[in-house]
Amino acid sequence: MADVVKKMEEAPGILGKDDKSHSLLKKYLTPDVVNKLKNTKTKMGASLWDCIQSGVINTDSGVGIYAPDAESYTTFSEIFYPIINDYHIGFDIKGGAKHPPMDLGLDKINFPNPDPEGKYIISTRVRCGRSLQGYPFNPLLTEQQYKDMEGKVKDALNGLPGELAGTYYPLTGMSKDTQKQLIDDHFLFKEGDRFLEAANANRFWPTGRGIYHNKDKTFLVWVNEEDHLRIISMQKGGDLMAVYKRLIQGVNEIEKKLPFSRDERLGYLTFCPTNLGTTIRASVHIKLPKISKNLDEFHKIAAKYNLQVRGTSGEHSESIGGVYDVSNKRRMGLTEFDAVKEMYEGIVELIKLEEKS
Ligand code: ADP
Ligand code: DAR
Repeated sequence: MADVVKKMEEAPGILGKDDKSHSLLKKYLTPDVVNKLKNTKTKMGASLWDCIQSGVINTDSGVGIYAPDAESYTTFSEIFYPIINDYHIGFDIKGGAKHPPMDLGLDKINFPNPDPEGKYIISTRVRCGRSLQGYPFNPLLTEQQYKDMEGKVKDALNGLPGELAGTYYPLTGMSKDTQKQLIDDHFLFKEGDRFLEAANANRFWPTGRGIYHNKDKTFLVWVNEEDHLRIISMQKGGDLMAVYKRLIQGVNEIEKKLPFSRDERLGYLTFCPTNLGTTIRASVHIKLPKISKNLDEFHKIAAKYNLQVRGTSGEHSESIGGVYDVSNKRRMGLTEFDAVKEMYEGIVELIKLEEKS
């Protein structure tokens, strides 16, 4: 424990010395916070080091912190709450804010295709994260727990109705060619993410990891990548209404069979604090050649609509062929419906700007 305490005590200096580091961990991990938390552990044994090691090892992290278990968010709130406040614009957990109850807004959905001629939007995707009650997050899971969770999820996904019906494919035994094709086609998560690796989230890989999808690969579930579950709906083109309605159906069906972990104040719980609350990322792969010519300007324009611009393969990736992953940034302090609506309205505005440019 002494060497772990030493690593925690050295962390603010390591981050402070790296002028290329702009992570939220660097911004809020002060020596005072380290001294307050360095000898504390959660009931399941998580330390502050378990939370911050990824961001200290990868000083180029954007956020730099993960929660090894649900309790970490409150046990180490001195570091988590300022980061949550900073990332989730307008949500003041330090001031006592509570995330609102789930509202998927099925009866309110009215998102006409913003690009009916298919001039800009290549594909649309909406995902949410879910954690199974009774299990910690990746760094504290045992190999047997990975196997048990995979079995429970596979059984729960078996027999999904209608267009949700599909098959679960464990990563164990999947051919490298199949895995590569699924990743290249943006259906499957990447392997060996260095941020997750440094967070001890890739242990026992590929045990307990896999992907479920229907015949058309428009409804998918990731098992035990970053979160216990990522429930995903996606398709070519800009028909957000169809994509979101399919996600709602999928969440409702799976929730009948699996108990999810939800916190009174934080909403649905996830491994990374950026995904808490609604856990919704609604995104388009989009080409906007005029307004994305100057990338810094493009980020600024998108930020006005609370949109996040990323490369073609999500975070820490480059844009290929001018295709950007543009999604809602806000996930806490608003409902699931609000988060999707905010993305939709932002995309409508970006397309208007592109047409006027
Ligand atoms: P995270 O939020 O943990 O970064 P995401 O939920 O964004 O992960 O999933 C990232 C993966 O989903 C990447 O492979 C990315 O290419 C793919 N993806 C995201 N949005 C779309 C989209 N609109 N169309 C196709 N693939 C997408
Ligand atoms: N890569 C880590 C996490 C950022 C948020 N994205 C997630 N959780 N997939 C970072 O701090 O950059």
